[in-house]
Amino acid sequence: MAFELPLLPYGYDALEPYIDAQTMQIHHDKHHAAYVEKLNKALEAYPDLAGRPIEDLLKDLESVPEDARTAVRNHGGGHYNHSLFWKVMGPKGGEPGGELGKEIEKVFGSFAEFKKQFSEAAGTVFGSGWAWLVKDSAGKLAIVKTPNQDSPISQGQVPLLGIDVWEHAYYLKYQNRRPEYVEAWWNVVNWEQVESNFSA
Ligand code: MN3
Repeated sequence: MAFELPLLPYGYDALEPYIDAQTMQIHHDKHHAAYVEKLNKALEAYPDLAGRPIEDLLKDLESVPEDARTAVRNHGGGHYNHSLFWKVMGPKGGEPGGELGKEIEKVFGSFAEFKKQFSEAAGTVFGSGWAWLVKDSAGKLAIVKTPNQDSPISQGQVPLLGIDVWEHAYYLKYQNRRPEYVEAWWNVVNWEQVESNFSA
């Protein structure tokens, strides 16, 4: 058993002009692929762990032997986070509806206010990391940030939506202008997937 790079659920150019095809290709085929490869390498000596879902390992990092734990946290986190990232994006964009739409209004006041707070979080991640909309352990919506490839799933939270703010996610098109990338990214959020993550 080994972890596998999932297929991108759309073409490299599907998120143009907001996210360029070259960035998508390198991000998926090189960066994500490297996380999978290094995760598999780290678990070569632990075939029983390599057969478990990555969610299980990240939810309980303490159960991973110490000599593989950092690799699972970093590369396993990278694999899990990116697998979610590809799915919560799509060419359609729009706004959240259904129960999630209502809950966002209830917790943040409005979708616009949620967007503002989430964008602020994404803009203020120091260095490489992620901003997330999660369901916290009490089931309440919250915006959180994680450094590196740490995943909210390791903190008892359920990640619903995440934005990768590592420079590799935007540098070719936006260079140092992370806020422009974040603003453009809202056009490619796949809210149907985020809603389904919320109701799961
Ligand atoms: Mn990335």
